[in-house]
Amino acid sequence: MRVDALNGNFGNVVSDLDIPTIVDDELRELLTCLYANRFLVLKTSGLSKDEYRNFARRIGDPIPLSRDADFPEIAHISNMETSTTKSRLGAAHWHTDQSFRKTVSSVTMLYSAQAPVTGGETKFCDMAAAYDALPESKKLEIEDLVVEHRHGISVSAPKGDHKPLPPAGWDPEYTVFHPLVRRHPETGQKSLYAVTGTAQGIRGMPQHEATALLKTLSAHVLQSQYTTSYRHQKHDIVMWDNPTVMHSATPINQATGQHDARLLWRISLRGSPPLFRVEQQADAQTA
Ligand SMILES: O=C(O)CCC(=O)C(=O)O
Ligand SMILES: [Fe+2]
Repeated sequence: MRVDALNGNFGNVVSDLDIPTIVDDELRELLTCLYANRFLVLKTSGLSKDEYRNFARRIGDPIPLSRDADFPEIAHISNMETSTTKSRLGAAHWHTDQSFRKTVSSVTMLYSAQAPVTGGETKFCDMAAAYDALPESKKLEIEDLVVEHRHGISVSAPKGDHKPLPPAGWDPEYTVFHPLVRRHPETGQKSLYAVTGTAQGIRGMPQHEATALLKTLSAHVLQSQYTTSYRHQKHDIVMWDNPTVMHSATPINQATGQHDARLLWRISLRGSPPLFRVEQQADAQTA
């Protein structure tokens, strides 16, 4: 497999890798690269939904996202046919996938079945680099804080963010709590987690103070040196590490033809990759 840095602040592009026949050692190398670089673009020569889902299942447990009886794990993100303004703008805000649920997501991947010639980029923010850059005093101050998450416009949403689109039938009052600073489940690296998107408050802190702190952190992580963007190309898989990355879609118009059509197959995973669990078990046995 060949790995090159992308233009931009972070992220790598991986080529010369055959996804349907990938072996465990290659997958382990790929995930190590993902955790170190936050997001990866995998160049493919075209995948079927089955091949794509099989690849995803080796990395974690796909979360059911769609009503498609054959592929409930694959959600379509599209500006074609039945798309509405709400659905096209629904992810055009800085967020962390699944941060409004108790069980957070490990990896999200988007396979590009159709890519527009221009536009349709996904933006990314490196929350681990942004955490590392905080002054020690700030790190100490926020170390044990717990953030209240609820679907809806976050109290720390930056200007220009669009309204999130909730899953069908979602209870708008449903609230969960996640630590503000999390250790990565595989690497142990500390990172800020989901400071905007669904963040609505901080446990035990007056609302005006919590809002101010979340806004400050959100402005900190979204500085240009921690953000980058990628324009999808047909047959790419873009995958990112949700614990250390926030992302945002960019607004896109309804497609008028092939040249501006965008169709992404989205899979979000929870749980840690089974092949890392095997390695950890082996380590434990020899310790
Ligand atoms: O469409 C995009 O660029 C990103 C989509 C997204 O954030 C999501 O589906 O969670
Ligand atoms: Fe997302």
